[in-house]
Amino acid sequence: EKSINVLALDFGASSGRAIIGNFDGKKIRLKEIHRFANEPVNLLGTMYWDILRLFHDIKVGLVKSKQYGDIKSIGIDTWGVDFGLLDENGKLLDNPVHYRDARTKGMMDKAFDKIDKEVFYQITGNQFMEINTVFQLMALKQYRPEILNRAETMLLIPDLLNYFLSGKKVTEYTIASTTQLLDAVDKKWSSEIIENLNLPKKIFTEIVKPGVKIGTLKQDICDELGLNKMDVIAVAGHDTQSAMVAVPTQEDDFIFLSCGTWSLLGTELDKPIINEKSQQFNITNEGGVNNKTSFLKNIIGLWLIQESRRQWIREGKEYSFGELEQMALNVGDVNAFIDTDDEEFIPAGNIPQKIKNYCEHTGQYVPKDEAEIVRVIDQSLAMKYRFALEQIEQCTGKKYTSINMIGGGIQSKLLCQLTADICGRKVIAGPVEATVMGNIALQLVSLGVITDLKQARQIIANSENVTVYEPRNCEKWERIYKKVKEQILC
Ligand code: LFR
Repeated sequence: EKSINVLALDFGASSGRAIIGNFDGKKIRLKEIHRFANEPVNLLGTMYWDILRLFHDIKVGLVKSKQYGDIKSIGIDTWGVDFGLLDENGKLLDNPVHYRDARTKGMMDKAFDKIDKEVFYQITGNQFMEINTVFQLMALKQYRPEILNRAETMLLIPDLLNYFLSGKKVTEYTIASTTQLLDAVDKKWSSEIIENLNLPKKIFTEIVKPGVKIGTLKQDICDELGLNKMDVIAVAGHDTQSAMVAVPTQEDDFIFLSCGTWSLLGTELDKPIINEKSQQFNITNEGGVNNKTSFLKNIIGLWLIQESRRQWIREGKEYSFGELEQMALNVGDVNAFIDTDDEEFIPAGNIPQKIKNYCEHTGQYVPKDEAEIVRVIDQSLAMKYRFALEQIEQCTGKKYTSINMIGGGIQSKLLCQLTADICGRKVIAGPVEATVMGNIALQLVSLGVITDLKQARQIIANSENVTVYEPRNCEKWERIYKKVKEQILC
């Protein structure tokens, strides 16, 4: 059988990559051709994504892809919730703002004045988080109404990049489901939410399913870069959902834990669960591929380590992630835990100091150096995973025996082992490049060379090795978990 090449662009909150996927009918092989930093820029009191640089990096990836022969298509996935606004001429009105920007402070309560919180959750089935698109739009309305008034179109980041490449303005369903503006059941923009919050209805574009070919590379880009036309395919624009495609399981009921800047822990369902309990636990229903729903908790994730590392660099101490991991391994267990999702940890800043303060305020041992801080983060994340897992189980009424960990974070063996130990479940770790794998698999399904999601998962399972971590020291961790749950996580 002839082999086929597609190009995946995967943008995470701290880095991006361009990877060629080669499929020979049996296995998908990945070839990373371009890796780049994604560094937000603070300017005049606002935190922005450097969207032009990111688009430039797509171009660099496209140029580098030329030496690998014919590339059939390109697919883009990114983090959720953020967007760009276009004017009536299709020009970008402002530079897209980062979800960690402080402009959304207080917007949630403002929204609840206009829509009852219960009703809001009933409709969207989404976890309330200040970062959500809906609260960003409310902030824009308050602080920069002139921009919102001029806007003809809102495009979420993957859709915006697809538009830059193809000229087509559409919204892909999985990324739309991170906005908290969708009706979770009919999978359309919720006019009830939009009208009650007085947001401009016209900016929301047609919603397309993941896997749809939305166009081809624009002629001017082909000319500029010396490229042949290729298809632009809307994969699961939401990175988390592209990653879901790559969970190497054939089971219908499984727990996934996608580990990157964020940790997303949940399960896949045929339809959303929206009830009192899921609202109380603030569990989100996000749209997945094949009409599936991801029922999951957003957990702050490796952001805590990434941002701590940046702080230490600011202090003149530059450690690689590998070095930090080794230091935390050597130091052994530390008797201190944080609620990783405490609000104070969300914005950029001096995370190590915040962790120390947190431990002090809660009357715990205060971690004294880098090694102990990283250890506290890893242990606390694993505690949070267990907490979220139990909430998911309470809502689905199922008991899960293992956890499929995927994404870059699984390069930390310590985090994988602690997750197994503290959750008391077997951890199956892999693939590291789950998001890219899923992105590529969806392009291959769209091109008709892979039949469906189930076959895609099988092919990915055949293409990648997984590492299994058996739980250890369960009784000890059980004891500690009970205490942490009562005192820290409630
Ligand atoms: C992970 C992710 C999460 C989303 C967060 C913010 O990269 O996409 O799913 O909640 O980023 O957008």
